[in-house]
Amino acid sequence: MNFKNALLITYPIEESVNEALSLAETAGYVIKKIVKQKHITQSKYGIGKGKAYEIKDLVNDLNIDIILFDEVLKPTQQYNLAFLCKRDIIDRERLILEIFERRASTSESRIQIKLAQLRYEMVRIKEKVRLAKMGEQPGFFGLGKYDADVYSLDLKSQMSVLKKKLDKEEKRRTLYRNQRNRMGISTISLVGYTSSGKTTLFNSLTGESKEVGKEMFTTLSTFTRSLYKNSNQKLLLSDTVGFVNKLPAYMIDAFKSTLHELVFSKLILLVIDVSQTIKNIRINLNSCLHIINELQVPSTKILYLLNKVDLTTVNNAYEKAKMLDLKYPNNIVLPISAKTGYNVNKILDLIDMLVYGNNLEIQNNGYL
Ligand SMILES: Nc1nc2c(ncn2[C@@H]2O[C@H](COP(=O)(O)OP(=O)(O)OP(=O)(O)O)[C@@H](O)[C@H]2O)c(=O)[nH]1
Ligand SMILES: [Mg+2]
Repeated sequence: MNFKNALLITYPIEESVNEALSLAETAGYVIKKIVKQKHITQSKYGIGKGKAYEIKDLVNDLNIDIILFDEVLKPTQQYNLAFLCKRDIIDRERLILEIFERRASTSESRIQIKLAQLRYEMVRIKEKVRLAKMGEQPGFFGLGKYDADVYSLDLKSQMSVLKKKLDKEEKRRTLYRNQRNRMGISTISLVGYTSSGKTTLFNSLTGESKEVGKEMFTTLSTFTRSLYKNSNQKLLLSDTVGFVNKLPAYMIDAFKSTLHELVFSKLILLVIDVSQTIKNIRINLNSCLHIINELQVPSTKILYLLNKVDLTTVNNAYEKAKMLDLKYPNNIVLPISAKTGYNVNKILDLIDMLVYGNNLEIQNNGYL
């Protein structure tokens, strides 16, 4: 555990504050002070100059060890703010990387995280070299120009070793997949925002007892099991890593080998936490769809599951689905509760229909 006293800089929006607090807590920081700012992507310090100087005083007065910045900062901004406040700055990307590092339990996820960390460094080293070349910040973070170049080469060689290891994993996966294909076994995958309830549903559909939790990113490795089903055909269900807003492209890239499985899934069960505000759902859903789109998975493969309906009402869930214009496939969305088991059996019927084309009576009200 870190147990470092932190000051958090985030947006003055309830959802942003809550999510940032959740991330900070999951990473093990104790938030002593929250500074809310409308604009945190400004040029020199991320925040305005006046605010930056205020924070400089705050961190001394409140014995703050570290500053958490709920945005992705450019290296120069990070450097400027760190230099002014004499504290290390953890931006949103680094915070997520820290959480992933703590949670990675399989060798593959550890390699993926390491690769993402090196990429984070790599992106920054270029800027550091640039700063050093301009002579603006000699020895920036203890790295002179020469050191930075060597460092950069070193990062590249470490990355290529890790990529080779991941390639091996990918080959192993492809082998398994081909085997399954030959045996006529299809896979469906659970995806969704972190903490939407994927693993709770996975456990309920497979009889597993995988770890679920309030914290973000409880699941980091894809896990596959046979699905309990009514019909005889064997079907596998995969639980996957949760998505989060502003996940950098290189991180998705690092997880590509595990997420790649989605491309070969017959059906994607997209789990939405329908108990959240419509604004929040919209933002989170867009992040999920963006990533699914990056992986070139056709949106027609998605079945939307409105989870945690026990915390709201079925009507409210349908209303939200209409506002979000969720249509695929065949206008079906299903309110469920992975926790109480509400409508979980219906998921199995829908899977039968959507994967095997077995008929199912659909009420003609636009939604099932
Ligand atoms: N009330 C209610 N809570 C739920 C439901 N489904 C899941 N939860 C809770 O939501 C939290 C997150 O559940 P998980 O199953 O770990 O969510 P996840 O999507 O696998 O999360 P990550 O692995 O972290 O991405 C846990 O505290 C669950 O108990 C539900 O239908 N109703
Ligand atoms: Mg999970």
